[in-house]
Amino acid sequence: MIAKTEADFNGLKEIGKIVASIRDELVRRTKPGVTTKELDEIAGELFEKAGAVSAPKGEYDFPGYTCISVNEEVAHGIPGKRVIQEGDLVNIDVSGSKNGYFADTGISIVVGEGEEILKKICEVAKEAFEAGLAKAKPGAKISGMGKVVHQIARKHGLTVIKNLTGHGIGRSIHESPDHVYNYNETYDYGLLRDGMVIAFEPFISTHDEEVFQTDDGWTYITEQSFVAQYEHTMILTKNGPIIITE
Ligand code: M2C
Ligand code: CO
Ligand code: CO
Repeated sequence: MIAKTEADFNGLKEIGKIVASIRDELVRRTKPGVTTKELDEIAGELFEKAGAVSAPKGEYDFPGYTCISVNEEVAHGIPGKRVIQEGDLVNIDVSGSKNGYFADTGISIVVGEGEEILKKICEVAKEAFEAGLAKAKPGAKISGMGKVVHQIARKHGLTVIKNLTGHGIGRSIHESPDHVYNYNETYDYGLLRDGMVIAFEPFISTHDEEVFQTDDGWTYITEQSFVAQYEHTMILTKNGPIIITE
Protein backbone atom coordinates (compact mmCIF):
# COMPACT_ATOMS: atom_id res chain seq x y z
CA MET A 1 0.00 0.00 0.00
CA ILE A 2 0.92 3.62 -0.21
CA ALA A 3 0.38 5.14 3.24
CA LYS A 4 -1.15 8.60 2.83
CA THR A 5 -3.30 9.59 5.76
CA GLU A 6 -2.65 9.96 9.46
CA ALA A 7 -5.00 7.00 9.97
CA ASP A 8 -2.75 4.90 7.68
CA PHE A 9 0.38 5.82 9.63
CA ASN A 10 -1.28 5.24 13.00
CA GLY A 11 -2.90 1.93 11.94
CA LEU A 12 0.39 0.60 10.59
CA LYS A 13 2.32 1.72 13.67
CA GLU A 14 -0.22 0.04 15.96
CA ILE A 15 0.05 -3.41 14.33
CA GLY A 16 3.81 -2.95 13.92
CA LYS A 17 4.19 -2.50 17.67
CA ILE A 18 2.04 -5.56 18.36
CA VAL A 19 3.95 -8.00 16.11
CA ALA A 20 7.29 -6.61 17.35
CA SER A 21 6.33 -7.19 20.98
CA ILE A 22 5.15 -10.75 20.20
CA ARG A 23 8.46 -11.41 18.35
CA ASP A 24 10.46 -10.12 21.33
CA GLU A 25 8.47 -12.19 23.83
CA LEU A 26 8.97 -15.38 21.76
CA VAL A 27 12.71 -14.65 21.49
CA ARG A 28 12.86 -14.29 25.32
CA ARG A 29 11.02 -17.61 25.74
CA THR A 30 13.11 -19.56 23.18
CA LYS A 31 15.15 -21.70 25.56
CA PRO A 32 16.26 -25.36 25.61
CA GLY A 33 13.31 -27.64 26.50
CA VAL A 34 10.48 -25.49 25.13
CA THR A 35 8.54 -26.80 22.12
CA THR A 36 7.78 -24.67 19.09
CA LYS A 37 4.07 -25.31 19.73
CA GLU A 38 4.37 -23.88 23.26
CA LEU A 39 5.98 -20.73 21.82
CA ASP A 40 3.23 -20.46 19.21
CA GLU A 41 0.50 -20.78 21.87
CA ILE A 42 2.03 -17.81 23.71
CA ALA A 43 1.84 -15.84 20.45
CA GLY A 44 -1.81 -16.86 20.02
CA GLU A 45 -2.68 -15.49 23.47
CA LEU A 46 -0.77 -12.26 22.82
CA PHE A 47 -2.53 -11.73 19.46
CA GLU A 48 -5.88 -12.15 21.19
CA LYS A 49 -5.00 -9.81 24.06
CA ALA A 50 -3.95 -7.15 21.53
CA GLY A 51 -7.17 -7.53 19.50
CA ALA A 52 -5.05 -8.55 16.49
CA VAL A 53 -5.14 -11.53 14.13
CA SER A 54 -2.27 -13.75 13.00
CA ALA A 55 -1.67 -13.17 9.26
CA PRO A 56 -0.53 -16.73 8.41
CA LYS A 57 -3.65 -18.14 10.09
CA GLY A 58 -6.09 -15.45 9.00
CA GLU A 59 -4.91 -15.07 5.40
CA TYR A 60 -3.54 -18.50 4.47
CA ASP A 61 -5.03 -20.93 7.02
CA PHE A 62 -1.47 -21.76 8.12
CA PRO A 63 -1.42 -24.32 10.98
CA GLY A 64 0.02 -21.90 13.54
CA TYR A 65 -0.12 -18.28 14.70
CA THR A 66 3.54 -17.77 13.81
CA CYS A 67 6.12 -19.45 11.60
CA ILE A 68 8.91 -21.04 13.67
CA SER A 69 11.73 -22.63 11.69
CA VAL A 70 14.55 -24.63 13.31
CA ASN A 71 18.02 -25.51 11.91
CA GLU A 72 17.47 -27.11 8.46
CA GLU A 73 14.13 -25.26 8.16
CA VAL A 74 14.46 -21.82 6.55
CA ALA A 75 10.93 -20.38 6.67
CA HIS A 76 7.24 -21.25 7.14
CA GLY A 77 8.15 -23.82 9.81
CA ILE A 78 5.01 -25.25 11.41
CA PRO A 79 4.98 -25.02 15.22
CA GLY A 80 4.77 -28.49 16.75
CA LYS A 81 6.34 -31.05 19.10
CA ARG A 82 9.93 -30.17 18.20
CA VAL A 83 11.90 -29.41 21.38
CA ILE A 84 14.37 -26.52 21.20
CA GLN A 85 17.95 -27.56 22.03
CA GLU A 86 21.04 -25.61 23.07
CA GLY A 87 22.83 -24.42 19.92
CA ASP A 88 19.74 -24.50 17.66
CA LEU A 89 19.29 -21.88 14.95
CA VAL A 90 15.70 -20.65 15.37
CA ASN A 91 13.75 -18.27 13.12
CA ILE A 92 10.68 -16.59 14.57
CA ASP A 93 8.49 -14.84 12.02
CA VAL A 94 5.48 -12.92 13.34
CA SER A 95 2.95 -11.21 11.09
CA GLY A 96 -0.56 -10.00 11.81
CA SER A 97 -3.32 -7.49 11.26
CA LYS A 98 -5.48 -5.10 13.22
CA ASN A 99 -8.18 -2.76 11.86
CA GLY A 100 -7.23 -3.80 8.32
CA TYR A 101 -3.52 -2.93 8.62
CA PHE A 102 -0.75 -5.54 8.40
CA ALA A 103 2.86 -5.82 9.61
CA ASP A 104 5.51 -8.54 9.37
CA THR A 105 8.77 -9.10 11.26
CA GLY A 106 11.22 -11.92 11.78
CA ILE A 107 14.56 -12.74 13.32
CA SER A 108 16.93 -15.70 13.45
CA ILE A 109 18.73 -16.43 16.72
CA VAL A 110 21.10 -19.05 18.09
CA VAL A 111 19.97 -20.63 21.37
CA GLY A 112 22.67 -20.33 24.06
CA GLU A 113 26.16 -21.32 22.92
CA GLY A 114 26.01 -22.28 19.27
CA GLU A 115 28.41 -22.80 16.39
CA GLU A 116 30.27 -19.68 15.18
CA ILE A 117 28.92 -20.00 11.63
CA LEU A 118 25.32 -19.86 12.91
CA LYS A 119 26.02 -16.73 14.93
CA LYS A 120 27.76 -15.25 11.90
CA ILE A 121 24.82 -15.70 9.50
CA CYS A 122 22.48 -14.07 12.05
CA GLU A 123 24.80 -11.06 12.35
CA VAL A 124 25.27 -10.78 8.59
CA ALA A 125 21.48 -10.90 8.03
CA LYS A 126 21.18 -7.81 10.27
CA GLU A 127 24.12 -6.08 8.59
CA ALA A 128 22.58 -6.79 5.17
CA PHE A 129 19.24 -5.43 6.36
CA GLU A 130 20.89 -2.20 7.51
CA ALA A 131 22.76 -1.81 4.22
CA GLY A 132 19.49 -2.25 2.31
CA LEU A 133 17.73 0.18 4.62
CA ALA A 134 20.23 2.88 3.64
CA LYS A 135 19.03 2.44 0.02
CA ALA A 136 15.32 2.61 0.93
CA LYS A 137 14.61 6.02 -0.59
CA PRO A 138 11.59 7.10 -2.66
CA GLY A 139 12.57 7.31 -6.33
CA ALA A 140 15.38 4.73 -6.02
CA LYS A 141 15.26 1.30 -7.70
CA ILE A 142 13.78 -1.48 -5.55
CA SER A 143 16.60 -3.72 -6.80
CA GLY A 144 19.18 -1.42 -5.18
CA MET A 145 18.21 -2.83 -1.79
CA GLY A 146 18.86 -6.43 -2.88
CA LYS A 147 22.09 -5.46 -4.61
CA VAL A 148 23.68 -4.38 -1.33
CA VAL A 149 22.25 -7.38 0.55
CA HIS A 150 24.07 -9.70 -1.87
CA GLN A 151 27.24 -7.60 -1.65
CA ILE A 152 27.29 -7.82 2.15
CA ALA A 153 26.71 -11.59 2.04
CA ARG A 154 29.58 -12.12 -0.44
CA LYS A 155 31.89 -9.86 1.57
CA HIS A 156 31.53 -12.41 4.40
CA GLY A 157 31.94 -15.49 2.16
CA LEU A 158 28.19 -16.14 2.28
CA THR A 159 25.32 -15.83 -0.17
CA VAL A 160 21.55 -15.18 -0.34
CA ILE A 161 18.43 -17.22 -0.96
CA LYS A 162 17.16 -16.06 -4.34
CA ASN A 163 13.66 -17.52 -4.32
CA LEU A 164 12.54 -15.96 -1.01
CA THR A 165 11.95 -12.23 -1.09
CA GLY A 166 10.61 -9.24 0.76
CA HIS A 167 7.31 -7.78 -0.41
CA GLY A 168 4.82 -4.98 -0.32
CA ILE A 169 2.47 -5.09 2.69
CA GLY A 170 -0.07 -2.87 4.44
CA ARG A 171 -3.67 -3.73 3.55
CA SER A 172 -2.79 -7.42 3.16
CA ILE A 173 0.23 -9.47 4.16
CA HIS A 174 1.71 -9.88 0.67
CA GLU A 175 0.90 -7.20 -1.91
CA SER A 176 2.52 -5.00 -4.56
CA PRO A 177 5.45 -4.76 -5.04
CA ASP A 178 5.39 -8.58 -5.12
CA HIS A 179 9.14 -8.95 -4.65
CA VAL A 180 11.95 -7.13 -2.92
CA TYR A 181 14.77 -9.39 -4.09
CA ASN A 182 17.86 -10.10 -2.02
CA TYR A 183 20.18 -9.73 -5.03
CA ASN A 184 20.40 -7.35 -7.98
CA GLU A 185 17.49 -8.58 -10.11
CA THR A 186 18.27 -6.66 -13.30
CA TYR A 187 14.81 -7.30 -14.78
CA ASP A 188 13.15 -5.61 -11.82
CA TYR A 189 12.59 -2.05 -13.03
CA GLY A 190 10.33 -1.13 -10.07
CA LEU A 191 10.91 2.06 -8.12
CA LEU A 192 10.39 2.79 -4.43
CA ARG A 193 7.70 5.41 -3.78
CA ASP A 194 6.90 7.92 -1.08
CA GLY A 195 4.54 6.24 1.42
CA MET A 196 5.21 2.74 0.07
CA VAL A 197 5.03 0.06 2.75
CA ILE A 198 7.40 -2.88 2.39
CA ALA A 199 8.58 -5.86 4.41
CA PHE A 200 12.30 -6.21 3.75
CA GLU A 201 13.74 -9.58 4.67
CA PRO A 202 17.27 -10.60 3.75
CA PHE A 203 17.87 -14.39 3.87
CA ILE A 204 21.61 -15.07 4.28
CA SER A 205 22.82 -18.57 3.43
CA THR A 206 26.04 -20.50 3.99
CA HIS A 207 26.00 -22.01 0.45
CA ASP A 208 22.67 -22.79 -1.23
CA GLU A 209 20.70 -20.08 -3.08
CA GLU A 210 17.39 -21.89 -3.41
CA VAL A 211 14.79 -23.32 -1.03
CA PHE A 212 12.36 -26.21 -1.61
CA GLN A 213 9.01 -26.87 -0.02
CA THR A 214 8.70 -30.07 2.03
CA ASP A 215 5.83 -32.56 1.83
CA ASP A 216 3.93 -30.75 4.61
CA GLY A 217 3.08 -28.14 1.95
CA TRP A 218 4.59 -25.27 3.96
CA THR A 219 8.10 -25.65 5.32
CA TYR A 220 10.98 -24.34 3.19
CA ILE A 221 14.35 -26.08 3.45
CA THR A 222 17.61 -25.95 1.53
CA GLU A 223 19.57 -28.94 0.25
CA GLN A 224 22.44 -28.46 2.67
CA SER A 225 22.82 -25.01 4.15
CA PHE A 226 21.99 -22.93 7.16
CA VAL A 227 20.04 -19.72 6.55
CA ALA A 228 19.26 -16.68 8.72
CA GLN A 229 16.55 -14.10 8.10
CA TYR A 230 16.07 -10.58 9.48
CA GLU A 231 12.80 -8.80 8.66
CA HIS A 232 11.08 -5.51 9.43
CA THR A 233 8.13 -3.64 7.96
CA MET A 234 8.79 -0.03 6.99
CA ILE A 235 7.03 2.99 5.53
CA LEU A 236 9.22 4.81 3.00
CA THR A 237 9.22 8.59 3.24
CA LYS A 238 11.26 11.46 1.82
CA ASN A 239 12.68 11.96 5.32
CA GLY A 240 13.84 8.32 5.55
CA PRO A 241 12.18 4.98 6.25
CA ILE A 242 9.99 4.55 9.34
CA ILE A 243 10.49 1.05 10.74
CA ILE A 244 7.17 0.13 12.36
CA THR A 245 8.29 -3.22 13.82
CA GLU A 246 11.34 -2.02 15.78
O1 M2C B 1 6.45 -12.94 4.39
C1 M2C B 1 7.13 -13.87 5.15
O2 M2C B 1 8.10 -13.13 5.84
C2 M2C B 1 6.18 -14.53 6.18
C3 M2C B 1 4.92 -15.05 5.57
C4 M2C B 1 4.05 -15.78 6.55
S1 M2C B 1 2.54 -16.38 5.78
C5 M2C B 1 2.68 -18.09 5.88
N1 M2C B 1 5.87 -13.60 7.23
C6 M2C B 1 7.75 -14.94 4.27
C7 M2C B 1 8.85 -15.65 4.64
C8 M2C B 1 9.36 -16.60 3.78
C9 M2C B 1 8.78 -16.82 2.61
C10 M2C B 1 7.68 -16.09 2.28
N2 M2C B 1 7.19 -15.17 3.09
CO1 CO C 1 7.71 -12.59 7.80
CO1 CO D 1 7.55 -11.13 4.95
